[in-house]
Amino acid sequence: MPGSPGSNQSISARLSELAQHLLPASHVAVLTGAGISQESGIPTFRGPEGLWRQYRPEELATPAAFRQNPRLVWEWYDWRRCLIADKSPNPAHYALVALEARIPEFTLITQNVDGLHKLAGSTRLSEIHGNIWQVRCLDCGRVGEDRRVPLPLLPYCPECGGLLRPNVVWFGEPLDVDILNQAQLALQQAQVMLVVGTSALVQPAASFAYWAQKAGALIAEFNLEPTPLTGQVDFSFLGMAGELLPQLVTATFGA
Ligand code: BJW
Ligand code: ZN
Repeated sequence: MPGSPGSNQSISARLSELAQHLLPASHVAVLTGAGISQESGIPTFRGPEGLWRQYRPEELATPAAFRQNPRLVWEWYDWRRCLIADKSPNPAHYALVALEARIPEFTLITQNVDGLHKLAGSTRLSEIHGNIWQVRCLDCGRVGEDRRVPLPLLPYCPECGGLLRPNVVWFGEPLDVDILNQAQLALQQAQVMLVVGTSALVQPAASFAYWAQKAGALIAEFNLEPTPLTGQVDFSFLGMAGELLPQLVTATFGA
């Protein structure tokens, strides 16, 4: 494959080649994961700093874990909220804002709950795993923003006194059907799809690139390391998203 890391072309030559596809594209979809916020100082899930105490995300991000020990799960979320609260978007987030401004039909699908894409200025945005700054009442279902850090543990609903949970999607829970349909449409229509900073291990997002590819999109991946997608994509760039994405914007639209 011409754009694969195994080819002898330099990164800038391969970025220029991708830019030739991106420039005329009217429909572009982007999927981001925790890796895009790593350069903002937010640990990824499956990286060395992703562990909290001795727990893996698969043990805490589940409805069963919350039912069994809501305080433990809230302590994890409170730790993450405190960590995210003073973090800012990085050049990779801003590069996607620049792409949105130039591409007529641009859709950014993020698995991240940190809110940094919104903070950077992205508007054509689907937060498919929810948002860590929102809470949802287990009794009345009310969803609200709550930016207190730290939170009182446990937090309760101001309307009905029910227990609140983070308004995020846990393992075993379905994604919001409207959000998923919107994402699916964008993936079907995309001429180019960029996949940035995700290990591509968690479904259904891990299948999005295949859905877009099947519908005819050219796929470009940006990651520090190979993933299950790497061998299947048209372009694979191994490196920091905060360096590569701004270079791609410049290669496509100029400085
Ligand atoms: C850099 C970088 C830099 C670092 N630059 N790169 C089919 C097959 C098998 C299993 C399933 C299946 N379908 C469903 C499942 C089960 C499950 C699943 O996928 N399990 C797998 C573990 C196998 N999926 C689900 O349960 C989903 N629900 C579902 O499918 O429902 C169906 C249903 C229908 C009807 C009724 C009921 C159910 C829901 C999944 C929800 C995932 N939730 C989480 C937590 C969200 C809230 C929170 O944040 O706390 O989402 S888990 C966690 O993983 C989080 C992330 O969004 C998600 C993905 O992680 P991500 O973003 O890829 O991060 P990392 O850390 O894994 O990777 C970072 C990458 O960045 C690395 O590759 C680095 O190299 C790279 N990187 N620095 C570029 N500077
Ligand atoms: Zn309530």
